[in-house]
Amino acid sequence: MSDEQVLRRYLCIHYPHKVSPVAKGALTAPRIVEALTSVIGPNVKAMQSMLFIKSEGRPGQAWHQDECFIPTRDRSLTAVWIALDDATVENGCLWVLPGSHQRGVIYPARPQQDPRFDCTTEAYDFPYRDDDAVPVQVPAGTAVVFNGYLLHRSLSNSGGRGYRRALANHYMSAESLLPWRLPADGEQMAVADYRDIVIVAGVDPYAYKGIADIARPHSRPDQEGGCDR
Ligand SMILES: O=C(O)CCC(=O)C(=O)O
Repeated sequence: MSDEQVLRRYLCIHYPHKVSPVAKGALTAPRIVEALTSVIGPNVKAMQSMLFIKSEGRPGQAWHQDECFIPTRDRSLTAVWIALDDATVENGCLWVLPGSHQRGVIYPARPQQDPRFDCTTEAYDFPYRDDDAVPVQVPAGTAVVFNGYLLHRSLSNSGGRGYRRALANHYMSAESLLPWRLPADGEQMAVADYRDIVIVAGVDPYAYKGIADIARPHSRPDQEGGCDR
């Protein structure tokens, strides 16, 4: 198959920074680090990257809060979502509920089967309406930085032929432990402090623990492949 055909098969590639020097470099691009240190603090670590491909017809993600999936202990989770193509309403840009992070609440999440969305669970029972949402339409090359408590979603790419690619990287303060998951024989097992991280700014107070190599880069084939965030 051609590269085009292969790319179209996948909605998202997880942990591209573990195999791609370009993706790893994007984690620590100076302007991104500058933004991160201004919102998180001097010591910042990254734990996840995702390359969304989302070609035409591919689904988006239902309302969610990233911190629901990646629980820091100090509410410092921050996403940097970099548009690799112009992101428009038509091709499935992000939508956000402005200010929804400020309450500091993680809303409940449940499975959903809405064909507009992939298998990500949906947050519900929150005090906002879909009409309160604003689209984040940005040109390629723009980085959108947002708090892990922000309710956001994206719709499917209903544009003509083409992709809506984006690189989404996740960061947090290096001071917080990260009680996250560890794939063990297909199961998800929480560890007290997930150490498969990249220090992107400042110092790592837990450097004495060393760095682990846990995450395996993999692709997410739409709904068929189950959801792993
Ligand atoms: O890029 C998308 O379509 C969704 C990204 C997203 O919601 C996320 O990375 O948390």
